[in-house]
Amino acid sequence: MAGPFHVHTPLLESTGMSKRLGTTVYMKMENSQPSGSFKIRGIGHLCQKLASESKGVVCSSGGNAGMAAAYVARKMGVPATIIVPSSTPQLVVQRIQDQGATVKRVGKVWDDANAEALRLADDDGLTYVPPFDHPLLWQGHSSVVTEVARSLGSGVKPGTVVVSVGGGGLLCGVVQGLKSAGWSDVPILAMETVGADCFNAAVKAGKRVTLDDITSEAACLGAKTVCQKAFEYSQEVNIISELVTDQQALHAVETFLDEERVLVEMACGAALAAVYSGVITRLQSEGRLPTSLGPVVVIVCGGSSVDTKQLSSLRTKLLG
Ligand code: PLV
Repeated sequence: MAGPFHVHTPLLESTGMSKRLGTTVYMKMENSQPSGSFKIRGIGHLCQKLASESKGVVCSSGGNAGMAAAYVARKMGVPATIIVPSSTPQLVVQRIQDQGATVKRVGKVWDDANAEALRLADDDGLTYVPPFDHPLLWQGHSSVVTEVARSLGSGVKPGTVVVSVGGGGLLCGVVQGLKSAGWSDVPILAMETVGADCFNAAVKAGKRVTLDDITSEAACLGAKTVCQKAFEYSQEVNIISELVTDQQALHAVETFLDEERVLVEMACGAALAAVYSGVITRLQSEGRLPTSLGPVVVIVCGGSSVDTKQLSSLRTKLLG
């Protein structure tokens, strides 16, 4: 199969979230992608361009980029090796293996796994699939905004778009998608958890910084350094960088499950917490977002690192 590999996902109105914010909130349901997250948009696009003649792909990942690469490689008939850090739960390792890929665990955090992926690509002549730092990924991810524009119809413009940020690939795709939709002035709310906050740290420092460690349970947001392009965009367009705690991200995951009947992982909980933990309401009261806000679009990025067992162990760990 030559792709495209992603599907056009639904844009659903959330009654519960709209009630909280007093404006319409739309959820872009990337959890319903075949690999469980938005990552397949960019990775599918990159593999179509770079891996059709490949003897194999190697991808470093916190989990979801690996899921996407494994799925796409299987569809293309190309072998896949996915390198994950020890923080990636076994349940997602199993899911990647179920896609037919080989999984290796290397190091404590994604940056360690990435060093090994680069080495393997070099030594074994494999096609390197990065999880967030590549123009083809951003181009692929930008289709999420194109779809939102189509679903909203002409004359309707988002008041803000809410995204989670790990290494910044989704953020770059959303910036590019907004530009091509003629929506460059729409503010983006970039959400991270405390302890996986490389974008926020860069925005605060006015330059890219490398975190000492990743201490958040949202392991899929756990890149130590944000990609250069995301940092550049933070200085060019209106991106508001905000943090929530792991407890708030978990609360968001649980509220979303209760109200929308959909289970997503902590990385996605960070974006949902913008609504459920009152971040948007606070930004409105601070004058950083308009009081009379147009429709809010939350990118429900999804994620496969979660099941009921994982959820209850997170509960024990974070809430005691
Ligand atoms: N996860 C990457 C990077 O991890 C991965 O390897 O899967 N939401 C979900 C569910 C994600 O999995 C990720 C990234 C993000 C949001 C953030 O996307 P990014 O990295 O493009 O900012 C280290």
